[in-house]
Amino acid sequence: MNTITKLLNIKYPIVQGGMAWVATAELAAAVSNAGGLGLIAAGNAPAEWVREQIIKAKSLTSSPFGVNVMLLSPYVDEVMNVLLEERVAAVTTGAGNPAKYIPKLKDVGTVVIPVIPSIAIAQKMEKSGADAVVAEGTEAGGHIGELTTMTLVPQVVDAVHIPVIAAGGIADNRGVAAAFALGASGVQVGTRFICSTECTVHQNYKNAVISAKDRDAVVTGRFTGHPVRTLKNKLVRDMDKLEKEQNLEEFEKLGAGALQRAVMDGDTGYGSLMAGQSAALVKEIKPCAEIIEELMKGIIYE
Ligand code: TUI
Repeated sequence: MNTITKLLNIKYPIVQGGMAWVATAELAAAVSNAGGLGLIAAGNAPAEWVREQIIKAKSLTSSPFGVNVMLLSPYVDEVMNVLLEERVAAVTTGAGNPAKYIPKLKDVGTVVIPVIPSIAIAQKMEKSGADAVVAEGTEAGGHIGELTTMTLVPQVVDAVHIPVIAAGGIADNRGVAAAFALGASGVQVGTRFICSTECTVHQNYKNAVISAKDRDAVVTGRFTGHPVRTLKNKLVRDMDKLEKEQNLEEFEKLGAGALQRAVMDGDTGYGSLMAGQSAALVKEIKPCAEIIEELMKGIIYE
């Protein structure tokens, strides 16, 4: 037991990453059944889809699970209302400041854990009443900050009094050991769980992660203010060209619906294969329970 397992009432201090389109009720329930904290990613989905997923997850597990809220979603207010009604165990947030939602979530007993990319935002979240933070390094997949996990985590640990969960680049027990050495009380793992048996993404997406080499998880869209890490493909090549031309309109057109194309249709050419640098460490598809066993092998934590 440590601060994170106690806070979340889970067996292992492992939180699943909130991956839009990827993290459905099936994955969330599998991670929670294996002793971690599984999460349904709300992404840009309408609130009623999120409610259906919560109901499905409740039917698949009796262990605590949560929902990840992407704060740039047009449905964020409605999604938050559903979460208050369904009383999920935990909420993680990404891509913005969840401060205005924290008091109501805490009132219904939901544990709130914002994902943050910098010290200032971590401190702001602590002041706003967050129960813990996920300090996510630039090695992570999807929308990312600038700082590396190695430098961000110990600085956040020193800057706040709430528990810190490390994220970005962690896909095996060496990464977990490193996170604890940096002072983290838990880890958030995303990319590794894409290649789980229970994850419902298209097989082509899983194969792309398995095939990824060290330099394949690249960043596009720095010029938009929302840099995103994905696996290199034709989409990335075309986006880089538009970025050089500073063509924001065409860039956004190309990106619209691209994550859905990768996850649902298995389009590895023009789909957005969001994944972290740890993709290169992922070698095989396994059940979530075995992934968690592998992550925790030899890990001693207080
Ligand atoms: O949010 C993520 N990862 C994501 S979100 C996403 S969907 C998306 N797609 C394209 C563009 C934008 C979003 C895919 N992957 N990780 C957590 C994260 N949060 N990374 C960075 C942040 C963040 C940024 C600013 C958190 C707080 C924040 O605060 C700003 C403020 O106003 O204080």
